[in-house]
Amino acid sequence: MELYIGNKNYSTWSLRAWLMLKKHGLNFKEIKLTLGTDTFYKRLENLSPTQKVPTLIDGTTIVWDSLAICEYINDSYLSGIAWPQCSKNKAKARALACEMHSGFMGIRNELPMNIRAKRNVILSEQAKKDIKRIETIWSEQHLQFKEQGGWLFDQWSIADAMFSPVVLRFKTYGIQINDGATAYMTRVLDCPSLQKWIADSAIETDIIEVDEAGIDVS
Ligand SMILES: N[C@@H](CCC(=O)N[C@@H](CS)C(=O)NCC(=O)O)C(=O)O
Repeated sequence: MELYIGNKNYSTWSLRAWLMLKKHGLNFKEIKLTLGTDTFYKRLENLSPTQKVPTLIDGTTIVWDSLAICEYINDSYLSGIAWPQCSKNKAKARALACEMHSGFMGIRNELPMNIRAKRNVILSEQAKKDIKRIETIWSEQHLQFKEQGGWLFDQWSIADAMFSPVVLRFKTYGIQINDGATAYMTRVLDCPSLQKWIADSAIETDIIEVDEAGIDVS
């Protein structure tokens, strides 16, 4: 399998798909392209109909969306273990993953992932509302499942993959959240696969200006 990804410092959608493969110890070749460059679009031209990352190539199968990649890996390689097994929890995990995949535009617009940085930003009402909602999700799920590993459900799931980049965003911008949500953040940050991604991002040197938000506090 080949997974095309963007810069590790900035590419949130890439991180979600990469984490899904890495966390489950699957064998894949990662191909990193610098976002927004001619090479980026040229390399993806004949591979991905959207010319975006992540794009997964598995033999003749091409999957060009983060959530679809997670679903494909779960079905093809993991016998479905990457969603909770109980149907009620599975429905909720899917709803949360979709909520992330299609929403939280305040956070996505105002707090771009920039793992290397430490920044202050002035938040809009929409971003504050998004943060409140995420705090509720993380703290409620953490309270319910903290004895079973501290993930959003009884084991690491695609829902955790979807929210991991938000943890990194909150860290960069010093977003204050309640104790339960902070405990979930700590759980995510302790994950060795995520640590590997963070270490890789630290040695990247490309600057994507559009993702450099806020005032430096480091
Ligand atoms: N819905 C897609 C979004 C993918 C996406 O927007 N990827 C960004 C990088 S994080 C990208 O490839 N941007 C390049 C561009 O839009 O030109 C997914 O979930 O994978």
